[in-house]
Amino acid sequence: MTAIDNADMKRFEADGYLLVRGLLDPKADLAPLLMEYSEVLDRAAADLVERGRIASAYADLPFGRRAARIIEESSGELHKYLDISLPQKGVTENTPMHCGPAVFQLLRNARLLDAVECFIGPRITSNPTQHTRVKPPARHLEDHGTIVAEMATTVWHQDQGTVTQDADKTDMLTVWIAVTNANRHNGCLLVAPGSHKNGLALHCHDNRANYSRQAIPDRLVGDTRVALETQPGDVVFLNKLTMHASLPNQSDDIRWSLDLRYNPTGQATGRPWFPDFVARDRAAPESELRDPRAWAGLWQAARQRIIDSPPNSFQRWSEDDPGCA
Ligand SMILES: O=C(O)CCC(=O)C(=O)O
Ligand SMILES: [Fe+2]
Repeated sequence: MTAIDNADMKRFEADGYLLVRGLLDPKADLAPLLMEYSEVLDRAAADLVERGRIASAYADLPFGRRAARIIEESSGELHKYLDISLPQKGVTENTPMHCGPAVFQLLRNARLLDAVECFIGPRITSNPTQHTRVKPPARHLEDHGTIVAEMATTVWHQDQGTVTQDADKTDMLTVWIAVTNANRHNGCLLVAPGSHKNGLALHCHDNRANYSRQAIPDRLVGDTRVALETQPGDVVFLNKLTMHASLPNQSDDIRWSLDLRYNPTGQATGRPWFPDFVARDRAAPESELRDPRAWAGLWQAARQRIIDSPPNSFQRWSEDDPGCA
């Protein structure tokens, strides 16, 4: 049984997004993730203290405030320890990432995959374009004199623009999961309904970021922009061409979400240097990856491969594109 019916699919086709409230159960589906991340934060804090990047491990603070404090003081370095992926550049043997069993169980969560199956069919590959987003309070970042732009807001973009062109025909589905509440005040998701119908838009280099990222110019985003306020366990599904962004976090706590992607098995993932795996295949269940340690091993092997031969940039638009002048 899935929580998604024909009317939902029609809405998804018309709007390019679908918000499914309560698809995941915070207790059963998200609590293991919270426990795992509390250990990840302990280890990251200890490592950052040892590396002289932060003055204290702030062990007496609750998770959200502790993460926010450490993100600020480490100028965003903490993000690497939490993310389920590796950075675009500068990967070394010591580059941290997080590929723990609770994340893997969530990637393979049956309720989630039942829903994903409605969109892309029964042969489901977990696409490695996947992130943990712990958004710290934007105000504090500015107080610290550093705007870690990626974390303060997400600029308008289409996810198809973040993968290589060999995946342009891939039926990639974005699955955004609320771990904490998200609302207009703390930086919820914004979507432009129907914006998936006109192909891939121009993206321009965004100078505010302290790393390279590209944004759709505001004039190309439709006038209708919908803020998706969500509770833990709510899930947003996005077409790969739907324009979306997120607001700055103006609260005093973190705003936490995961964004995962899936595609039909056999199609290009758009990040060939990162590992994908078969999350579900009803006809060939033996092809499914079920061992969390094997999955973590795939990412460790990918890190080594990237050190030996770094991938080319997957940014499609040149910095001097005339449309961006
Ligand atoms: O949560 C955000 O700020 C952005 C998420 C996003 O871009 C995505 O899910 O593809
Ligand atoms: Fe996105």
